Amino acid sequence: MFILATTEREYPWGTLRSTNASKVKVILEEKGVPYKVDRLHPGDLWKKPESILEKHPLGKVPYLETDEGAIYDSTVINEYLEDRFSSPVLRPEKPAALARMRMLENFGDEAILVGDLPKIWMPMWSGPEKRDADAMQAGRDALRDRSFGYLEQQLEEGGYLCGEFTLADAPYMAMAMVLEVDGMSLDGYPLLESYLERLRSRPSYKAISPATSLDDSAGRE
Ligand SMILES: N[C@@H](CCC(=O)N[C@@H](CS)C(=O)NCC(=O)O)C(=O)O
Repeated sequence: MFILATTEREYPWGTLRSTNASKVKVILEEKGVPYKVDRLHPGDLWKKPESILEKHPLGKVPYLETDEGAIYDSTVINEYLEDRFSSPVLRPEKPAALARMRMLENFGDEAILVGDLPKIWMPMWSGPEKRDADAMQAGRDALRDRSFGYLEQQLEEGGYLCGEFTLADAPYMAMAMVLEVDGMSLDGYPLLESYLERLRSRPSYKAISPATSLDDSAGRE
């Protein structure tokens, strides 16, 4: 049984989860791989105890404990799962299509999960009275300016980023989760809005949904 190290906590306004670990969780779910969640204390991501550094040299989540050792970095883990569990196929074969899938996945990581989304998401881990509303709005503006137009161009009606659901969609599942909590407007981006709804309607989304309790999202047999 694989063990996914992550940070997740329940708050009155929903279950909050690590975005990068959510990327991995949805791929474990999509592939039907049995796993258990190991929830680390969020403070340990800053304290970086030896027990975490042994598994991830940067002391981050996610890392996945497997029968072949610990694997870290959400993109690397998802590619490992794809290599190891071939069904369903979540990656195109042809080199150019595969490169496009990886570029879109990388854009989701760099521009969104590491780039602008934390400006909205990190404050949510504290109570509303501690949040800087202007800084959060700056995060929403940056997200819209840098990413929404580009994604709108990449999408086609009714599909996923690469036609079928692939590894490229995993970071956008995490964005769908954050924006479900935040509720920011997607006016002017109809393809993106319907794409995020499509992601939220996949069964795998339940494992990262803000509406799912910790007890109901602790892994799968
Ligand atoms: N490239 C890494 C990024 C992982 C990452 O930054 N995770 C956050 C939680 S979502 C974290 O551990 N932050 C603590 C830190 O940056 O030290 C991945 O995709 O797994």
